Amino acid sequence: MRSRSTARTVIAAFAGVLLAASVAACGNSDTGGGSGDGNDKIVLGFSQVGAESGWRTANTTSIKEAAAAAGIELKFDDAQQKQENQIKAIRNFIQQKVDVIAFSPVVESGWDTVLKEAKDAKIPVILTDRAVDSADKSLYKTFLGSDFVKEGRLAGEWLVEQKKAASGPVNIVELQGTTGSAPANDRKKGFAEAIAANPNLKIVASQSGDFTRAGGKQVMEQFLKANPKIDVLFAHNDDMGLGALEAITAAGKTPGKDITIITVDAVKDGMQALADGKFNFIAECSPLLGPQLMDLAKKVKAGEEVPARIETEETTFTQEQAKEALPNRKY
Ligand code: GZL
Repeated sequence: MRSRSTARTVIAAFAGVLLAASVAACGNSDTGGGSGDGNDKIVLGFSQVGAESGWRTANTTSIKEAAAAAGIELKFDDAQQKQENQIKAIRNFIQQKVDVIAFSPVVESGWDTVLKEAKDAKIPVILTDRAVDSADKSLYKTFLGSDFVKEGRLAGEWLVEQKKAASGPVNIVELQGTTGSAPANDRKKGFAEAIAANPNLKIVASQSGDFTRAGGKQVMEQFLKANPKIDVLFAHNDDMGLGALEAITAAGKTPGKDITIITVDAVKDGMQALADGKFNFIAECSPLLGPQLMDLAKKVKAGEEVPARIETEETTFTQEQAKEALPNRKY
């Protein structure tokens, strides 16, 4: 008798285990998601330019923090300032069938082919920070970023005002950003248009420092050797201006006094140099694009209409304004 009742107990226990296991399996498949893993998170593939400047670091932080806050799965790639790496990353995102692709194009040209591949794969693309020169605007849903021509123009207008009483020639040297990039092309354009108002203002040398401190220092050393009289430096970002400071002081000149220095970005180190009197004026370029990017990613994933162009809000700083703003600076 004992063996028969024991057998019944074992069979009942085994059946109970089987039943529990099948309910659990059904439970999983009922939580939605084609893969059965219930994961409905938006997957965003982002190709970043690199890590060339304080601005870029702040921009990357803003994007990563905003993705986490928005519950968006971020696939992040650092292209080390090479277009071929960005194209490779975008193709990987297409293969991985991400929901949305976003990127900051290191240069303006050469994107149509890969953007057509994304369009054919029905993956929406968002441009952030920098623009592309594609004639086909259907290749991306929107461009979120600054007006770089305006930044250059504000820098030039400030200098025209500062030098309006100057009688003789005012020699300007210009540290351009990455060759072929939208911020370099546009800041140069805006600045040149603005200073045309004063014929005394002349750009005597202009060369790329690639948006890096090392590049700014190296090119400024060349400028100082080749140009006995430099009155103004216009650097397309703070980092090149900070690199140039080393060259200027090594040449026995006082930055902010012997040479007026105007930059763009307004990252913390640049604002500190401005507050310390080493820089004279900064046109702000905000890197804090993360929250807006995540909002746009959700909208384009949902098939909602978004504006073709979203311009980031920003301002300018004098030395006094930098002293006031520094304590609350986010980046
Ligand atoms: C501007 C951004 C530029 C910054 C530089 O939006 O693309 O690239 O001005 C950065 O500091 O390297």
